Amino acid sequence: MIMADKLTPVERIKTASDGLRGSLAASLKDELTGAIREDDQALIKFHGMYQQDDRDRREERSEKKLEWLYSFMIRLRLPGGFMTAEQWLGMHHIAGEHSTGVIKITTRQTIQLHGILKSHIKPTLKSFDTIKLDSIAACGDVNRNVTCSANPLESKVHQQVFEYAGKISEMALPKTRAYYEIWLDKEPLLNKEEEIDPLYQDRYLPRKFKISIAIPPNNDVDVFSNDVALIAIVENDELKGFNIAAGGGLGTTHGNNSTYPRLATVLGFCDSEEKTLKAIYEIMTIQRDHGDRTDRKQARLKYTIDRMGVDDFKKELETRCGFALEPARPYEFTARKDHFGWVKDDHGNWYYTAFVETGRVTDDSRAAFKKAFYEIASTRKVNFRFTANQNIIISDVSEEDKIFIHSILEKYGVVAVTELSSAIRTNAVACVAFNTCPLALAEAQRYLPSLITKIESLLAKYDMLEDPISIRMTGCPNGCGRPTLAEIGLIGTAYGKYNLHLGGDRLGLRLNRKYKENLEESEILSELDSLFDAYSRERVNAESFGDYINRKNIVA
Ligand code: SRM
Ligand code: SF4
Repeated sequence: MIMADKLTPVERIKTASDGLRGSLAASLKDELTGAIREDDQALIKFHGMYQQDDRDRREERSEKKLEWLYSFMIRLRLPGGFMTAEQWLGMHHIAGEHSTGVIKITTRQTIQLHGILKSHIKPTLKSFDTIKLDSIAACGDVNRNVTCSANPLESKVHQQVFEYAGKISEMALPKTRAYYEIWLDKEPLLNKEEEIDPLYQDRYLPRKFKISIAIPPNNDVDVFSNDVALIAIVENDELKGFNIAAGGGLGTTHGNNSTYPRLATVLGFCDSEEKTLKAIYEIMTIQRDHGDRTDRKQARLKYTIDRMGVDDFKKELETRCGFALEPARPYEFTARKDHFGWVKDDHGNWYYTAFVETGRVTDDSRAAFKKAFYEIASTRKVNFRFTANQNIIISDVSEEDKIFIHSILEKYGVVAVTELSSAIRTNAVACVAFNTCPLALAEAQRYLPSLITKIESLLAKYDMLEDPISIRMTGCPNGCGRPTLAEIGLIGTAYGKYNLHLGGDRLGLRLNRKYKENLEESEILSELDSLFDAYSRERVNAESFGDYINRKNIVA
């Protein structure tokens, strides 16, 4: 039993919150500040929102003795990253009316809107509600957006597997009705007992929790970076069940050696929906009961599993489930990629994956993405899917509509950006970082595109421009762009400085390692120049850059 005074402050806030209500309603009404009360800042995350401020304007505001320019980021819950055309149209208008207008596709296949003022939160969420979208549990110490291999091309059972994302998301939703009461002005339940939550109880999980489903051979979701990783086992075009892995997570803290990235460990196989859902549920209850609530840096499931040991964790899981997991079934990942351009599924429908650099859907000098997607949505003949690499798929397009949809994509420059961007650019991922992320130490999405232009020049020197080397950048070691799973990872340490990580593979099965610390741009380019030179001369057959680094033991 942990003494109450050892628990982190967030634990007290959760249990005292009356089902995540806290004083959010009062905080919202306070017109003297653009912020909400401190305790409510922890609670609002469970409703899919973060309080932020414009970091570019902190100094100026402080000089003028004004409070920081507070606003909120809202993240939608979108299991498997799917949206109808109607929902896209609605979201387009909501983004224009209430946020900065940029529609941001995240690395977990959902959408974030930034810059929403406190007084706009309710109108925003009410508008989302009219198009059947919500942000419940998109953040906070609960299960987050469930991701799933994006492209239906991957498998004949894609739809069946994709539906699991929705089922898991529903199963792991908190029972509290607070969201409906606070944001949508719905009446409180007469019978509060309906809110009793056997999974989360009143303490929720010790930390965020992430679940993903991959359909081999494509590990486009980086499945092993999740707390729970499901690998669909498909034999003769039939879904047989899932291998279940647990304990993935990538966040670390500079200078804290007890934090580390970890890939999920495969525990076994479940052959039915009932067993799969039960196993996920009980992994969550073990984490609820055994996760560290005294130190948030040690609270993720990966640390719980390592403290318990994989064997004891599995035994506990099987005891709670009341059945044993079968031995894991064989599977093979041969790719981790988005299929840019058109592909056709075996029902005859077409899918166009458009490259959206760093996931920012906006109209800029290269292409009018927002206009294009709006016009396409207006046909109401397509759906939208988001990839875990921050790209967008115009999906479920019939043969007869394909030429028309293509002409819209072409007219606004989306086809040109998608087809003409280099392989390293289309493969790259950067997290949000400045100006909204409060934890950013360095730039990421605003900087990586220009760095890539310089890296492209280096690659061109060695005739490697079409080499799909994966490069990922984050503004801090939390890992939101999954940089430790890239061949080249750049992790911000201070403004303009990055640790250079090397040696990850192309499939998301091997973590990279730190090669050099605190490099400025000129140092990054000079290191990469020498490494590309050596790689171009010494690689064996089609060996990838990451595999070459690994084989040559370039990182000690
Ligand atoms: Fe993340 C915190 C953005 C995917 C690990 N992440 C944050 C916050 C909310 C900063 C904060 O706590 O105030 C960032 C908001 C920035 C902004 O202004 O929008 C943020 N994370 C993002 C997104 C938007 C990055 C992106 O550019 O796409 C991704 C949203 C995902 C979603 O839709 O749910 C995002 N974050 C990830 C991933 C990748 C993944 O899940 O596949 C990771 C690494 C995997 C993992 O969880 O281990 C990740 N984010 C973190 C962490 C470190 C957690 C840890 O265990 O140490 C934090 C900080 C924290 O939780 O304390 C964090
Ligand atoms: Fe912010 Fe760090 Fe996540 Fe980037 S990796 S979005 S800087 S928390």
